[in-house]
Amino acid sequence: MNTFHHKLNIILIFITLFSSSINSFSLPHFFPNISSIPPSLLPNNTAGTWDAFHKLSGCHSGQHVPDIAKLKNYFHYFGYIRNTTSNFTDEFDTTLESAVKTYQQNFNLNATGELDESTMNQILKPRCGVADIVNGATTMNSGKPSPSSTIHNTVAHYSFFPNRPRWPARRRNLTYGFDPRNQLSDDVKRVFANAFNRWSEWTPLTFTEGKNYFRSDLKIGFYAGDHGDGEEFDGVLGTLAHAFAPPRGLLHLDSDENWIVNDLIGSRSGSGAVTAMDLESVAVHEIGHLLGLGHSSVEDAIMFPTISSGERKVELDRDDVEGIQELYGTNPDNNGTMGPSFGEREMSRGYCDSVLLVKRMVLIVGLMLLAS
Ligand SMILES: *[C@@H]1O[C@H](CO)[C@@H](O)[C@H](O)[C@H]1NC(C)=O
Ligand SMILES: *[C@@H]1O[C@H](CO)[C@@H](O)[C@H](O)[C@H]1NC(C)=O
Ligand SMILES: *[C@@H]1O[C@H](CO)[C@@H](O)[C@H](O)[C@H]1NC(C)=O
Ligand SMILES: *[C@@H]1O[C@H](CO)[C@@H](O)[C@H](O)[C@H]1NC(C)=O
Ligand SMILES: *[C@@H]1O[C@H](CO)[C@@H](O)[C@H](O)[C@H]1NC(C)=O
Ligand SMILES: *[C@@H]1O[C@H](CO)[C@@H](O)[C@H](O)[C@H]1NC(C)=O
Ligand SMILES: CC(=O)N[C@H]1CO[C@H](CO)[C@@H](O)[C@@H]1O
Ligand SMILES: [Zn+2]
Ligand SMILES: [Zn+2]
Repeated sequence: MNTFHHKLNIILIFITLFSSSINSFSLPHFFPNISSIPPSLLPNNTAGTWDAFHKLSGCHSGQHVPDIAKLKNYFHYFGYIRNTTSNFTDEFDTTLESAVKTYQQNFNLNATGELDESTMNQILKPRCGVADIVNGATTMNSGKPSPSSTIHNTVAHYSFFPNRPRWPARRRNLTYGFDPRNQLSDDVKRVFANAFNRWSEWTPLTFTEGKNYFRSDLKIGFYAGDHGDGEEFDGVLGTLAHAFAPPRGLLHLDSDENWIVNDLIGSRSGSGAVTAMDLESVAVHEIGHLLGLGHSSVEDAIMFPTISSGERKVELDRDDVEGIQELYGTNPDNNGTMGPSFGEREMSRGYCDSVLLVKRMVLIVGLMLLAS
């Protein structure tokens, strides 16, 4: 009797796992550049997951407007509104107003609490699915003491997850693997190798592709919709990817996006007409989360939560480097001092990636133990 139930349970678990993986499984699509995306995949009116929010532009406290509840869900998802037992209402209440204010602070906007145009533009941008405020602990600007009332004077903007999880000192050489079901090409894998290099360059960490996906420290996969970790993807645009804090090591990307793999133009100007997300830009950001970084309010930082369609942003900013080195220390092999000319250095660095690939031997010195 008992063993029968036991077996039944196991079978049920299998069925659940199997069916959920079928549902969430669709092969991701990759394109060499924006012009190679077929028109049938381009939304006709820049439609995206959060398109319904457009009509909320100009709304402010006290109003009752359809779809406000959806916006509250958005703010809840990214950590700005605490859990409630009941469903959200369509009333623009003080809870929403204070969420909007906090959001505006985090994104360097005027903290008016109103859904003005610049706030709306920011909200509608595709972004990382990791919350800006994790477990109610405020990170980004809103959690930082500012010396004056203007947020621009704060010094450091990078953040960590609550309790600062990081990879322990005995795990500095990390392996990564790709979900075999995605059948990724070498071109796509190379994008991730480059993205990892951008972090190993500044830290004592090394990253190598492991032979076995299941045994790798860092597991990378493309999934659609609900894929079993409670964090659904939402189709084209909206959330693009998410990753978990150490030591979970999961990096998931939305396979419904049009991913651009090797467009080397390196333009920072986003094109609003097409939806094309630069894979390496998103990968570099998510790896930051895998290593323990939270979101940053510095717009040039890799760890800034949003990125525009067509935008390529792959170089670590000084803010990212300061954040990651606070967790792991510096790369003993890297002479690179972060002088005032950091920005210029970065410009030329991008072209040396293949050279850096070879330069991977890192001597570990155990003096970065921050003993926190
Ligand atoms: C885009 O990629 C296609 C296919 O590889 C190629 O034929 C085309 O020249 C590329 N266009 C640009 C602008 O690089
Ligand atoms: C929020 O509520 C959902 C369901 O109501 C629950 O699964 C989740 O754990 C809650 N999250 C927090 C942070 O309390
Ligand atoms: C919340 O909304 C869902 C679907 O709209 C509904 O099924 C559910 O009963 C609602 N829950 C509460 C507590 O109102
Ligand atoms: C913030 O408000 C000031 C003064 O009202 C205005 O000049 C500025 O453009 C506003 N900034 C944004 C991002 O809306
Ligand atoms: C990582 O690899 C380097 C070079 O292969 C080695 O010297 C070092 O001891 C390793 N570090 C750890 C923590 O295993
Ligand atoms: C560091 O830089 C100095 C001068 O630029 C150079 O002589 C030295 O070899 C470098 N050391 C390493 C480990 O790269
Ligand atoms: C993404 C999408 O819905 N694209 C559609 C845009 O409109 C053309 C013609 O009406 C359709 O063929 C596309 O499928
Ligand atoms: Zn993120
Ligand atoms: Zn996931």
